[in-house]
Amino acid sequence: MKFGDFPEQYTGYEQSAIIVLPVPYDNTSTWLKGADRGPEALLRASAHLELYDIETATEVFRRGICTLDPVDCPQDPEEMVEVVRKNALAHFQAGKFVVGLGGEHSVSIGLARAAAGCFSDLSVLQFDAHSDLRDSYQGSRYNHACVMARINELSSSVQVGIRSMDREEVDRVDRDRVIFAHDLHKYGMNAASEALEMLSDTVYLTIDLDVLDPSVMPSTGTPEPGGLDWYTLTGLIRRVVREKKVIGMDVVELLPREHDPAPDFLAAKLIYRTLSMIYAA
Ligand SMILES: [Mn+2]
Repeated sequence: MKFGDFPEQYTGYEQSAIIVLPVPYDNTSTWLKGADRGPEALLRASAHLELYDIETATEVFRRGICTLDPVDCPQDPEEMVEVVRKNALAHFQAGKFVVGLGGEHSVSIGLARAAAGCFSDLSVLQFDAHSDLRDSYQGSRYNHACVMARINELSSSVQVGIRSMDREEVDRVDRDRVIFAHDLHKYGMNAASEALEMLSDTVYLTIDLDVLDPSVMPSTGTPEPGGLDWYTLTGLIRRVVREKKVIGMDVVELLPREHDPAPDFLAAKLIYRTLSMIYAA
């Protein structure tokens, strides 16, 4: 299965600027299970994307978008992270823009490590309901609740949309680098300006779909009320891509629900819109 339904000539590895890497992994999630089915559902829905993007007046598929075979993930989270890192590193080194499809959020550790291995001065922009700053959770430092603790070991980060934390995480969060959901609700996108300035020039984007409100994104393992809407999320991404060089991204924690394909399509469209904005910038 491949991302989007466009002519063969735009899907080969050599000629593609963009590669899509499915990482169907779900092992450490703690509430609802099934994120390993996310990539397939997203790819299936992506066949129905319109290929013209209205806001940028572009057809980003013409840059070439190659969908790779899914990563064969070991069950152990630390081993999985290393397999993903090695896999993704080769594509960053080949000069590709990498789009990782989760899978639970821990897959992002491997993707971000690969990006940091290829780009010095990398920072990571995280969209998420959860700060994911626990040093360890349920016996693993590679649990999905520890993603940003691991990523902060190799690069700086900015966190957007946060609205759920444990007491332990309060001491670990850098308040200059976090944009809470309640502040976005109260002050609009202006609430984001100062924190986004903390990003370095080269940015990796990790989008946990639970950053969105469950009213538009119910298909996720840990739904949290009070999330962002479509235009707030894409507006923040647009602001970043105008000023920074985004070199890769992932969209994680899609937990497809039978009989409700709309969120799967949202996830696919979020990727296509983001790519459209990046390549139009
Ligand atoms: Mn989350």
